[in-house]
Amino acid sequence: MDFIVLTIFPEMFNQFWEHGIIRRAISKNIISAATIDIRAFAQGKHRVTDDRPFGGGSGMVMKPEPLAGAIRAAEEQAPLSKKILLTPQGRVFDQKLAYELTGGEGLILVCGRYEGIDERISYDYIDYEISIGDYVLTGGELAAMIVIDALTRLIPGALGNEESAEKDSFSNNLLEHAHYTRPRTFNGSDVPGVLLSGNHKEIEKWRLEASLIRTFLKRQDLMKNRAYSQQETEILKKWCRDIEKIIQAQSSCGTDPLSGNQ
Ligand code: 4F9
Repeated sequence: MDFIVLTIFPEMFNQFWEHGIIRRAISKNIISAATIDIRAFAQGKHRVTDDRPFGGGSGMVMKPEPLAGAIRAAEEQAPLSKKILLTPQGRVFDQKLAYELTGGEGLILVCGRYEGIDERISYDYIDYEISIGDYVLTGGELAAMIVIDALTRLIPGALGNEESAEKDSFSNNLLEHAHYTRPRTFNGSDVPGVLLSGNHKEIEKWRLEASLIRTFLKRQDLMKNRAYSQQETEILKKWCRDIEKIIQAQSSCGTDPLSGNQ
C-alpha cells in the first residue's frame, strides 16, 4: 500500500517512518511512504502557503494553488490512490474504516494547518474526509500518522508471525483480555493460575470470558449491536444466573437495604 503525505512540515514524518513496524513494513516493501512539501508548490520568494479569509475573521486559510500543485504531483506518483483530507468534519476513524481503507491501492493524505484549507480544494480533489475524533488539532499531520499506523498493521505480512491483528481489541468488537508475562508474582499479584496450566482449551475460555467482562465493564456501547456465538451466549447467561443467585441469597437473608424490613 502506498502512502503519500502532503504537508508543510514533512520533517515531522522522518521519525515516524523510521521506527518499529512502520519501518519494517517499508523495508519489506509492504508499504511505501513519501511526503510532499506543499510549500515547494507555493510561488514567490517567500513561498507563502496561507492567506487571510475572504469575509474577514481571525485565523488564516491554506491557499488553493500550492495544495492543488502538491495533489497533482502526488496523483502522478500514485494515480490509483484515494485522496483523503484529515479534518474534524470527516467520518470518524475506527477499526472498521481502517479495514475498509486497506482494500485500496494507497492513500494521498492531505494535512491542513491554520483554520483549514480553501473549500475548492475539498470540492475538486478530495475523495474522503476523515476525523480521528471530536477535537481540534494544530494540523492534520498527527491524524495522518494515526491513520497510516492503524492501516499498516492490518496489511498481511506487516506484523510478524508472533503478532496478529485478528486478536486485537475491536477486531471482533470486544476489548482484548488482560496479558501477563514473567515474573509469576509482581508487587504481590499472581498471574491467573489457568494461564500457567498448559490447558489451551481452558486458557481460550478464560480469555474469551475476560474479554467479555472487560468490554461489559469498560465499553458496553460495543456490545449492543454485536452477534454472539453460542459459547459467548452461554458465558453471558451464566453471569445472569450467578448474579440472580446473589440477589436471591440476599433477599432471603432479609438484608436488602431497600426492602425496609430488616
Ligand atoms: C484532523 C482533527 C482529524 C481531528 C486537522 C485541525 C483534525 C484537525 N481529526 N484539526 N486540523
